[in-house]
Amino acid sequence: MTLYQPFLDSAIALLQQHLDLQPYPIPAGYESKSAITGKGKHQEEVLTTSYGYQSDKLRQIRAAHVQGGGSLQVLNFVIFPHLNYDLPFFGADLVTLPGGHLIALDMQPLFRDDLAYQAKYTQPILPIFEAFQPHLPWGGDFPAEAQPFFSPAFLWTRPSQTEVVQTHVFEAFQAYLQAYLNFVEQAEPITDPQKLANIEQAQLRYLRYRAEKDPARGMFTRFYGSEWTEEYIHGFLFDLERKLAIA
Ligand code: DBV
Repeated sequence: MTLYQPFLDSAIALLQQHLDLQPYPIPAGYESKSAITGKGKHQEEVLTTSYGYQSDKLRQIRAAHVQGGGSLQVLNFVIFPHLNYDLPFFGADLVTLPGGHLIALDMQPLFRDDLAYQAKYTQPILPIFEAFQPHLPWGGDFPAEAQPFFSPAFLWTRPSQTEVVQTHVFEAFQAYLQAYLNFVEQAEPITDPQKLANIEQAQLRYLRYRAEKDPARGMFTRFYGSEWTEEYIHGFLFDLERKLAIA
């Protein structure tokens, strides 16, 4: 059992409890990919597995799970709502590298500076954020250009102990996902054309940023080559533009 497997299992169980989950198609050849890295006795298999679901309000619920031994574990888990809801994105980036753990957990807002939006989708999360903050202190530097995509309840931390990941981070992950599912349950479709246009713009802004700046691009390219990596990023991980183009 690797570090982030319980996160993935608990997330899928929680989603199944609350939503009418349907599969989301994963492009052929991208469900599972493996490569051997390192030399001699340092050889290690790096296995990347993908998971995709959808529901009536959620366009794509997807996870990428990278398992490459004790010093390489990643779970990147993102929920993209349908474009006729003003729901935030659920974003979790759980990363273990030789340098340590890096945890990013947030409900990423469509409209960061809109006070009514904050009241609706950030205020209710702040008590959860504040409960975990003492155990999961601010992780320091992160790209300034990423700032507009995070809420004031952004949990960003670099725990030095794996046990902290297994306890506090695990609980925080479940609490954020549960709170997200409460938002989903309450969400009503948007019909106002101006609001719909704003949502689409905000979704595209987020998506383009994530596809362009994907911090895993270098890692995936080293393991699996650039052709596989670009197709994985644009055809599965961040696929909204492709889906709009063929709609
Ligand atoms: N990040 C992804 C996907 C990954 C992934 C799809 C499947 O978006 C992994 C894999 N994230 C991943 C890896 C690293 C990070 C780092 C492997 C380490 C990269 C390295 O050090 O080589 C949040 N993730 C990060 C960082 C941040 C995030 C801020 C540090 C990057 C840096 O310092 O440059 N989540 C990430 C992010 C957004 C988000 C940038 C932007 C909106 O939601």
